[in-house]
Amino acid sequence: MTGLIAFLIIGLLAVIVVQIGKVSDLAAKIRGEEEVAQQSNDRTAVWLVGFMVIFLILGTGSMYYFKDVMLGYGPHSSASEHGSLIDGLFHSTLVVTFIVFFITHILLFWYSYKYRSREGNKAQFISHNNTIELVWTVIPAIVLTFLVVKGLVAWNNIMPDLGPEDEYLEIEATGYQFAWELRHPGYDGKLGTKDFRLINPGSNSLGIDWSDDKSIDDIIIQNEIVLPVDTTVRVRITSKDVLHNFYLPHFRVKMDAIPGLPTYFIFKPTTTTEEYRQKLRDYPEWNEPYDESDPDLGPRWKNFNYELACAELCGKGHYSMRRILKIVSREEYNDWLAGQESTYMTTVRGKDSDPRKGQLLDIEIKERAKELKSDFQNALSSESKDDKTILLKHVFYNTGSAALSDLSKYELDNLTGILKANPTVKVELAGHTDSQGDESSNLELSKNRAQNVMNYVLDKGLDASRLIYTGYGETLPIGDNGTDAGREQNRRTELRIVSQ
Ligand SMILES: [Cu+2]
Repeated sequence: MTGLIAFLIIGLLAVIVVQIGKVSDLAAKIRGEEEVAQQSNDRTAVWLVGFMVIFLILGTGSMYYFKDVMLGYGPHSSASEHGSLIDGLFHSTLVVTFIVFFITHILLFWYSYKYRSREGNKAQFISHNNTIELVWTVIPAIVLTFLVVKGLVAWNNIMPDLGPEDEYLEIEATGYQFAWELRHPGYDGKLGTKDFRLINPGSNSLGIDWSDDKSIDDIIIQNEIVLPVDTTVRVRITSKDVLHNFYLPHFRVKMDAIPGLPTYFIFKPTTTTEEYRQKLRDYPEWNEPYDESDPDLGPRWKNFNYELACAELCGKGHYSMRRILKIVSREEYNDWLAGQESTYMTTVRGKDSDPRKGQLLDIEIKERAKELKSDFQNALSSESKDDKTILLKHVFYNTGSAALSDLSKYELDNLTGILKANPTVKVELAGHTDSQGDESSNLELSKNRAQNVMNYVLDKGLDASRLIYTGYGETLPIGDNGTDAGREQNRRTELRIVSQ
């Protein structure tokens, strides 16, 4: 409807212009051509000046009206350390171009008024003027030098070479149609290396080298990116297919993601998401409801989030490359990190592709020590006799033999430590088998296994009066001997607290 009305208005205006033309022609015939031409020139000249005044007022007014939605103005001051430098650069460019724009437009329209065609006026012809040449070469040169130098300073701020001695956290973004694969470095703040020969579309799409120690705690981020405030962040940027662009508008950083040519930038967030929201809160437009149909969501400022956008038109799914970035305090960041599971531990550990298969990792040893300690404490504090038995989950033997496997030593060392810390506790070490094979040889095997466990602990300097061992053979199953899983449960070593 609006379109139709606009169309009709334009049509009517065209008719009016044609009619005025016809009237002028008629008037010219009555009054004489020259007088009419003079009047038309005068009128056009006045209209031009009027247009200039309205145009400049509206232009300046709209700049003022929209200033709070522009980056660098109103609530949108930069959220990164170097950002104010970029904002200053944009601001000075805007001031310079605004002054030039104003002056040239006034001159342009004023001259077309002043020098409109009149009887007896003649154009002046200048072939060359050194002063004018000098003025319009030197002034732009000085202004441009100033802008370029300021720009270089900003560039060096986001592209420094960080050495190993610098404190920073590194994340990696690999763009593809149409999403980002984002890698977070975990506790060490450093990313593991990659090798294109390790790329496997199903299990290792980035070609991460799992044998690199730095890879163990790396996290492939599925949801939002979380980064700590006041920490230097280096972003490695690359692409798998076409050109993408890693753009964090609120931090004034933006860099192309180029297939085969890794790029990077550095930034230091200075404002947390929550602090930015509080800034927005002072502006009425941010206090409007976020979603009219869902008042529970609250005002717009409460729903504000920093975002990562692809700033390259990379295809029709381009829009879906948006991701949320959260800047939080150090404490919140540590909490978040503690809740994350490393990609290596969840998807690679123990699989055929695991280069550390058969080795124990420091974090696993620590984890097991913690688990055994808490099991032991629970057994100690429990009133019930049934709860005094703990399963030693990580004690293993060579197949069919009573000899302890190498990996058992971690669990047994942990156990020795716990027993030394609780000198009044006396324990029984119990061996159990499944029901396969001969009953009497099973009993023998379980007895020998329990004895080997006891001997290991005694070797570590524990008092022999605190320990006994028993072999129970297949007599006390906890699982179904008819299944593989049940038999595995039955082959076990237990610790029972006899007195405390
Ligand atoms: Cu893209």
